Amino acid sequence: MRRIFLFVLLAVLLLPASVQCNRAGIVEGFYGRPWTHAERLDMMQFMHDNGLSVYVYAPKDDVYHRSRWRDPYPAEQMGRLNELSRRAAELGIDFVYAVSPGNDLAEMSMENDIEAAVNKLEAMYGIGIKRFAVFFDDIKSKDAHEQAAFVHGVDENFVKRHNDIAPLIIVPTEYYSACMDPDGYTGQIASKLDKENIVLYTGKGVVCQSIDSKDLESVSKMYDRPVGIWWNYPANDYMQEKLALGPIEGLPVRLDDVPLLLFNPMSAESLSKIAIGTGAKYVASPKTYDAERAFSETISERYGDIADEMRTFAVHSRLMHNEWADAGLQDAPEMRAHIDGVFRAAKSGDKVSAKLMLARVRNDVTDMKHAADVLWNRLPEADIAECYRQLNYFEALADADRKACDIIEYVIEGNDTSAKMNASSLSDMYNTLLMDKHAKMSEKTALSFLNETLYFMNDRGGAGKI
Ligand code: LTM
Repeated sequence: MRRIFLFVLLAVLLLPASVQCNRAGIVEGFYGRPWTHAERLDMMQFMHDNGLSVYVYAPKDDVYHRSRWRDPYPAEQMGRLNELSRRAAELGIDFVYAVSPGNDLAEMSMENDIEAAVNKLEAMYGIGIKRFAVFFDDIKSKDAHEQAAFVHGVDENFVKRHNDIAPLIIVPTEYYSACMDPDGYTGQIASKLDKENIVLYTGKGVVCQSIDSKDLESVSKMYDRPVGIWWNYPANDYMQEKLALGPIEGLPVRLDDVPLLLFNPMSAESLSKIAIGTGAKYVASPKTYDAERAFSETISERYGDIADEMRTFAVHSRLMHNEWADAGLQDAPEMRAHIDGVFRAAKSGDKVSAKLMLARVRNDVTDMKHAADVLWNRLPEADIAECYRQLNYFEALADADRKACDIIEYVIEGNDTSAKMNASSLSDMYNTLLMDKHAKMSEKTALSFLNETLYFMNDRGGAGKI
């Protein structure tokens, strides 16, 4: 029996590094207002409670992380990092400090830069941090030789001089597969980085719908090691007017070979916990993970007796879509189906079904309005502070959607005059919502319904009969 135990213990200890450090957590790696100290402590507790175990500290707008990466932190900030590192250790979380030197690396001298980085990281080691990262994302230079020389320098003069620092985590400059050039930068950096360095990538694009196992395999092949994932959901720094309140979706069903998985959140720390909470469920069981179920469960866990209202609000704010980004589940798919049902029935002249479906849309709108009322009164202050613009927008959206329902009803009943009388105010409401610079929600569902209603009227020569 003892022999078997020793054998198992030996086997576990000898597992390759990539399997041993198969961990998941978050990377505070977004642009914009970095989290406060209190928010970081709060997120760590949440991660601990939900089984996430890595916190990478890399706020783009912490000047000492990126623009002034060579400079030591002032004592006060160092004190806070010290507290974070101690709290993380108490909670069993790996606290990783990342430095992002790519913008001006080796402008003066590589030797001096390595020395500056080593001094800085030694200070972090001094406050108990045992894991480090070097990020070269979102920079102009693609000098693989220079970047690799820096990483080796930090490795030789810092990591290997201690016996308790884990291998460096690296984000290369080509960090999404659509831009990776195996004969150029990616091929060069891949061949120069030590095999034990963990490399992270974001998928086919920077913000994308999914990572399939084929893509993961092909990038791992390029790097000749299993690569880790930096997942840009619920990050919203590229479209701050929309909150990413949906679940994690689109990640591989097998995580066994992924050495590290990090979710990049929003500056809205409290509201990020919806996606991060679902991410924790995904990590716990990627094979059985169901995004919609996790979405509802996480909201129930977080919002208790106002969960239904919070779900009604959040479901309109899940899809992050612009010219280059596309991530997250569809906004309010049930309401979308009801809207489609109304227009389908109305266009085919089926008055009864059109009225039936319209009643469903009206219910959705009533739920929206009720949810806004309840959330204004009962949502915790921290959440209100993060979403008051969107909550205002949501209320206005519900009012406009109600008007759209009225207009459709007039059209169905052949009441041209009333339909026409309401059309111009609906058009104003739509334009105001469309042009809102501070909030965006449900672009393809509740917002689009307004435009679709106006088109529907025009299609019928302005409130003609169906
Ligand atoms: O994704 C990576 C590796 N880098 C940056 C992030 O810092 C940023 O938050 C996201 C989303 O805008 N995009 C990036 O390219």
